[in-house]
Amino acid sequence: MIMLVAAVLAVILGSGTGCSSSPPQITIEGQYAEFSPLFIGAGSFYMTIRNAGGRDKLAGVAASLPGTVIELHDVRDKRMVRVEEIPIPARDTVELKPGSLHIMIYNMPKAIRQGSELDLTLRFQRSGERTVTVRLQK
Ligand SMILES: [Cu+2]
Repeated sequence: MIMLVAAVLAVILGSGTGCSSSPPQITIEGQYAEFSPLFIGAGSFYMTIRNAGGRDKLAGVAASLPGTVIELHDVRDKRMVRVEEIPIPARDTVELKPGSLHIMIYNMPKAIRQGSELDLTLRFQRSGERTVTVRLQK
C-alpha cells in the first residue's frame, strides 16, 4: 500500500516538473445565455474563458437544473456539431460565441424564462470545477 502511494505521488510530482506545462489559471467572464430559436426548452451559453497559465481542457458541463441535457458544441459548415471537449491552450483566450464554440442545454423546464438565472458548473481537466451564474436572455 505504501509502495502504491509512493508511486502515485511520484507520478503526480513528476507531472508538475520538467517539460510539462505550468498549472492553468482559468478565469471566466462575460457569460450569457440565449434561448434557441428552433427548439423549445433549448438554449446556448456563451462566455470568455481566459487562461493565464498552462494548457487545460473544458471536459464537461453540468447545470443546476435536474433533467436537463448539456453538450459542448462547435459550428462547422454552419451546422452545430457535438464535441467531446474544448481545448483551452496555454496563455490564450477561448471565446464561446454565436456561430462558434458554445455550450448547449436541452430540456429546460417551462419555468425557465427570459431573465431566469441558473448555475453552470464547468469541469476542466486540470483546473477542476468552476461554477458561473448565467442569466437567460431572449
Ligand atoms: Cu448547439
